[in-house]
Amino acid sequence: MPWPKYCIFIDTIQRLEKIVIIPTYNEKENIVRILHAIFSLEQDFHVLVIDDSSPDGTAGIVKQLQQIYPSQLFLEERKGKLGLGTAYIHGFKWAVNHGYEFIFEMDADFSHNPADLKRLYQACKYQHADVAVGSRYVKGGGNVNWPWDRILLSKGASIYTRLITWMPVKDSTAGFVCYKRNVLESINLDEIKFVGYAFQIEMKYAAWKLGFKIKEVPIVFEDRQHGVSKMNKGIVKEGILGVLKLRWYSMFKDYHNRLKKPEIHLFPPVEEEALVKTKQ
Ligand SMILES: Nc1nc2c(ncn2[C@@H]2O[C@H](COP(=O)(O)OP(=O)(O)OP(=O)(O)O)[C@@H](O)[C@H]2O)c(=O)[nH]1
Ligand SMILES: [Mg+2]
Repeated sequence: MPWPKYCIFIDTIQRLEKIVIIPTYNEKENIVRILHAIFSLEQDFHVLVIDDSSPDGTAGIVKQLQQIYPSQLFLEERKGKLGLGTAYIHGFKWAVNHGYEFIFEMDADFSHNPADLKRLYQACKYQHADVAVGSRYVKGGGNVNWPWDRILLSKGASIYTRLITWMPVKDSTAGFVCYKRNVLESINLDEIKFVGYAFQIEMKYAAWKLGFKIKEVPIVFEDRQHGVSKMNKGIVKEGILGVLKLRWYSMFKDYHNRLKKPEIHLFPPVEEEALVKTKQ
């Protein structure tokens, strides 16, 4: 039995299990610490940073760190600030194409505690969840150091989303999530259009509408201590209108078909007309 080859095969499978996607825009104060924190976890997480040409040189710092973590740290650079939603879509496609089984979303600013990655992973791996959401609004979850107006906005957005969509998720704007690979393979990612909070709601809504199981795992969310927030009024407006749009679209039959990625037929079904001709 050729053991060495066999071991390399097993090692490759293990190394392609978990990847954390971190979108960055001007995160030079956080990126080194967050990457060290993830790579020092017991579980073997890989990280993909999606940087939108941060003027503060975040991508350059990641490149230096790639020399320390050559087989765990990946970087995709995009030209210009294209928004959080498209950064994640880019990352999801990359992760699926590279064969990862558990694909995580996480902010760079330590609002999401890297130690909680393990609990999201366990919910998907051992507790039958297809999507595990790090949730502030279930028992055991919460916010720390967030100004009252941000808490109000975030809680308000979640209640508003539930009232309009009936989606049974208490923290629908949460951006700390683990998706099983088949969820991202099933969703037609090219049809996911929103960018900010609405993007987070749209992804969960799509997964729920396609029948996937969403589990909320309590987490404590902390306000960023370094760097600047990219929240703006446009993101809030998109959220308010976006939820209404989702609900409206979902009332029509073709919405479900739009959500679902079309199946690729290696051998396309033969057209009826062609069959008739063959019979003749
Ligand atoms: N690639 C990319 N990353 C972004 C963009 N906008 C925000 N980010 C990153 O997305 C993550 C979340 O952004 P934040 O500014 O923390 O937004 P937020 O968490 O909603 O707001 P705060 O609570 O104020 O921190 C951070 O890692 C940002 O660097 C963008 O346009 N492109
Ligand atoms: Mg943040």
